[in-house]
Amino acid sequence: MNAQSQIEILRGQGYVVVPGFVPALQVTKLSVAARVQLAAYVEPLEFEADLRYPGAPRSHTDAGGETIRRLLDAYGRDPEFAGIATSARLREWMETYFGEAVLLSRAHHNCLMTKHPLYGSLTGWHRDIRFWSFEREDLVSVWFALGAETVDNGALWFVPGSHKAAFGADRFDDAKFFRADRADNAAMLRTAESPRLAAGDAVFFHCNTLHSAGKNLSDAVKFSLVYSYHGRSNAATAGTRSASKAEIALPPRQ
Ligand SMILES: O=C(O)CCC(=O)C(=O)O
Repeated sequence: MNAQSQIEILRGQGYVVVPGFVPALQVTKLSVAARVQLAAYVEPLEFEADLRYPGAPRSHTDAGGETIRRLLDAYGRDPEFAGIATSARLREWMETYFGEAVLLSRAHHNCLMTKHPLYGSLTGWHRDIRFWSFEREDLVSVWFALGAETVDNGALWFVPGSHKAAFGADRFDDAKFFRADRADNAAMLRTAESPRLAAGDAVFFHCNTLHSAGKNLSDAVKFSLVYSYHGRSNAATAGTRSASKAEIALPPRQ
């Protein structure tokens, strides 16, 4: 399936899985870099205790509180991570989607996401746009699986078509999570799907697509790389977190 067909699926259902997007050798290099980065414990890091998600340790001193959840600024950490974020294939994909030159945000996602056994907590239903601020709600993230991702090790779940829904503020809680306790929301959530991913697969998803992820019930750490992009004409709002870091312009197609 070509990029145009993949983009049509993204536009229709709010996400699309592209099997084998990352070549095997590159996956190996990224996996090695990911393990080196995790072992090196280099800031900026986000810990399970920082999240306040259901089931996460409540403080840094609680058991598992200093389990790493995100190694932030993936782009700046390792040339392999920068390379995949700005690769020609990814740039072309994003340019085809946005129809213009594309910027990589360093303020949103831009992380190596780890989910650990035992303390890797679940993420409730949400739209990524909840804490982002741009002229238009039109950004796309790409999630690269560096190993298998299944329901058992905390894979993503998506609600097909949810990126097109207009929800009132009452459908979300104070932390802007989609309220699973409401009957109307619960009916939507019953349609959710969790695509199985293999190492090297990519999932592209819209910033308004409802998604969540489970706990890691396996005995191995799950590693994923996540980046977010927007078209040049869709500027981050000055003074917000979205505008807090210089973005990376992906060189336009020659
Ligand atoms: O791996 C997870 O728990 C999901 C993370 C997520 O949905 C997010 O960071 O927006």
